[in-house]
Amino acid sequence: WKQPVFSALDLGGVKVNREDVVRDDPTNNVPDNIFSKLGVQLHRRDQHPLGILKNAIYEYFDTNYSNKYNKFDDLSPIVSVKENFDDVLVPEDHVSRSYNDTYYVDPQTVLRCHTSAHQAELLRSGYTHFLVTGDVYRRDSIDSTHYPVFHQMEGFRVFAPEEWEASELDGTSFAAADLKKCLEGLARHLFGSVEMRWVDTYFPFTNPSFELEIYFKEKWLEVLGCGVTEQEILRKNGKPNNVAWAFGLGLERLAMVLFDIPDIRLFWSNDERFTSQFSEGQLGVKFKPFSKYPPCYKDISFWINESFTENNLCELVRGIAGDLVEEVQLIDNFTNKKGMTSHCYRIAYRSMERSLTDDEINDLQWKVRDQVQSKLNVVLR
Ligand code: FA5
Ligand code: MG
Repeated sequence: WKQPVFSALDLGGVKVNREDVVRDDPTNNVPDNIFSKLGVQLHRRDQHPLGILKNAIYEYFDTNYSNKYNKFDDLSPIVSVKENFDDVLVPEDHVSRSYNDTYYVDPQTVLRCHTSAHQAELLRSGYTHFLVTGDVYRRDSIDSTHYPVFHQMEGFRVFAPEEWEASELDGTSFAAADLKKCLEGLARHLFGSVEMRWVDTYFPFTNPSFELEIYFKEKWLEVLGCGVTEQEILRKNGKPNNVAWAFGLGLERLAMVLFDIPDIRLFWSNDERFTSQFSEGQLGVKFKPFSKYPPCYKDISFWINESFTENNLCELVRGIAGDLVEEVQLIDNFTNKKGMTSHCYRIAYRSMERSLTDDEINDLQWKVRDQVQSKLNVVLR
């Protein structure tokens, strides 16, 4: 017995299979504040920094690759476990599959945690050059560059044997070189000059795999993952004799660099002082922060148990404080002689829009203390 709940929601044209969405499944771990983001589709607003960025990336691909790339930006974020994980070769025991990292609607259905969930299906449909933009969902930590709902753009390109055979290189090296050239060109198109570096990494679906980092606010910021597609994915989806590359861009991260946006929560702001600073097609603008309101720090210490995770804590805090929480940071961690482990977290509360009152913050912190005990079953110190 399943109760569909999407019927009352305005999904703004997103193609979701309403019948498949249940919220009363006992395994469902999607909280209301996440559920309410479904269908918002910030990336389809031409005046929003994410929409402006998406269009600028489209422009790069259209001009340099004569409109060859097929573009998708309204595929449903509700996908099967098979699409999100199996089809891109994520091992059975990979952490990303856990309920601690991913939002499950039911045991077979998740809120996609990356746009790579659409690779296999589009390949099978015969697409060889495509861009997929969409909202993605992850249980994650809380700070200025992490948010549980963010946006990615997937790029995918298939090469025919003639293309690398004409070069001196083998298929994999050819694709890797083309990929880096393409993404470096994109970075120049967006930023002009910017300090960046390639880092070797691992993804189950590509080999070799790379990340691109950009120097932003005195730190290296990871903006994308990419690599040469595993042959098995091509083989299983009708392209056994080809090679391909793929990338997944973090759109918020790129937009933060591009528009000088200091905090990822701002993307969700309806404050006119934010929204009015951006307009369609305008890439050059730098965000002028409205006066910065003071942060307030509150510490909380407790003895953890085996089931404690930082993602659970972050979700609990986000559930109470919403976008008033700026950062949750582990500041102390020790184990006593009896083997009990204590964590102390510092929670930074700050509104992007106004000054918070002491009463308001104390009220939030009391709720956090209360729920940390009752829901996470830890012992406050
Ligand atoms: C992936 O999601 C891969 N699917 C990318 C990929 C595609 C690799 C195709 C190879 C081939 P990763 O988990 O690193 O990789 O996320 C990609 C980007 O999303 C990151 O580089 C970062 O820019 C952004 N990102 C990740 N987590 C968050 C978050 N919580 N908030 C905001 N942006 C995030
Ligand atoms: Mg990464």
